[in-house]
Amino acid sequence: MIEAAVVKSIAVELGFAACGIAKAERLPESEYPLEEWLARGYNADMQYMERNIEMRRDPRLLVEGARSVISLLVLYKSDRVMEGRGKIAQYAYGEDYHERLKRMMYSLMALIKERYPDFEGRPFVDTAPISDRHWAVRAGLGWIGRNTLFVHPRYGSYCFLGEIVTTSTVDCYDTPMELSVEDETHSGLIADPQPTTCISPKQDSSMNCGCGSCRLCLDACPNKAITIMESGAPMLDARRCTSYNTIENRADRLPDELDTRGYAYGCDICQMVCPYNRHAPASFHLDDQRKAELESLTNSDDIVFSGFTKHSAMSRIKYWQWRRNVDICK
Ligand code: B12
Ligand code: SF4
Ligand code: SF4
Repeated sequence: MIEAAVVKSIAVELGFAACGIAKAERLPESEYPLEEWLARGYNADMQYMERNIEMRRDPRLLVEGARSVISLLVLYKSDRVMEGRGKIAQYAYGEDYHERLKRMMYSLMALIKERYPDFEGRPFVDTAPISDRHWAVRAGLGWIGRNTLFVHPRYGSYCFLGEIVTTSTVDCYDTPMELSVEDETHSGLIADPQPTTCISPKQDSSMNCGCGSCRLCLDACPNKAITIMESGAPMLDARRCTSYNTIENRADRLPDELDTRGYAYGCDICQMVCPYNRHAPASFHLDDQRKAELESLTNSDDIVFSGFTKHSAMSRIKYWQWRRNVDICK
């Protein structure tokens, strides 16, 4: 058995913004309505989301003998942003987050093992069949907002999520955050309780969510890509979303009706309007040189583009996709 407090304090020393630990269990359909999302065709051409459905629900099928999920947050809000045509979403300004989180998680696992030699675990970030957001919720770190992203009450949604699935048990498990609707600052969890527009005295869905009556992200999306289900849960139709179209869509031509608002890689609009993000601290410094490099990509050739994006999240797309995206930027 490992001690939660020890793991969390090592995680924070290593630079993780937050760490929570949940029991490894199956996520029920009511909490993770993946089949409904797929049935509606909301996954567009992301066929990988149709595979390993049961594994996506149950981390014990991903890691044999899994008992616990250690959920970890790394922040990426930038102190300034690109403007105009050919914008790149903030999460891709710096080093590829897959590489960064994996490196940090391996360091964490090594330090846990020093203290608990029986400890075994596997780190995951983004690409494995496991829902990063739901485990962050289960580990008591925040909730899933109406923009469908994980929101931390202090750090907002500009955070990467990763998890270590381990066969070890933990002395004390976290549970989903209790969000009191009577207390506008959610039991004092919000350091700066300014996002008052966002908090209503009544929660309007059965979900454990800190969004209150706020709809800023839904209204701001230029493509109306997010729908609120009868249950109150948000669902994103990837076919309409700029992020999907500029990153995952492999078609020669993007939908004519897509309104990218100048984004050529990813999209931050439903995050920029979120009060929790406006008040979150910046953790990435976009210096003049990096900003100029990012901005000059609109005029780059194949060799420059591939070299620049090699260790960036942008390596997910090929040069021809980049050109296609820049060309349709409105
Ligand atoms: C597929 C995918 C995408 C797709 C689809 C996005 C989506 N919302 O599903 C596309 C390509 C569009 C995409 C875009 C982006 N993505 Co993405 N993506 C993923 C991936 C691989 C899987 C997500 C998934 O399972 N979707 C399935 C369906 C079922 O989810 P859904 O429609 O949103 O359904 C919701 C409801 O079911 C709701 N719900 C219903 N009932 C209930 C009940 C309860 C109690 C609760 C809690 C919830 C709930 O919960 C679901 C989640 O919101 C994850 C990594 C991972 N392995 O988890 C990253 C991930 C979600 N993406 C991430 C990021 C950063 C982005 C972008 C911000 C990048 C950008 N700037 O362009 C955008 C954001 C767009 C948006 N508003 O979501 C981060 C999000 C971090 C965070 N704070 O949440 C993740 C977690 C990667 C990571 N490890 O950091 N992404
Ligand atoms: S990422 Fe952009 S297009 Fe996608 S849901 Fe958010 S605002 Fe809409
Ligand atoms: S903008 Fe409002 S509704 Fe959307 S995620 Fe943020 S708090 Fe929730």
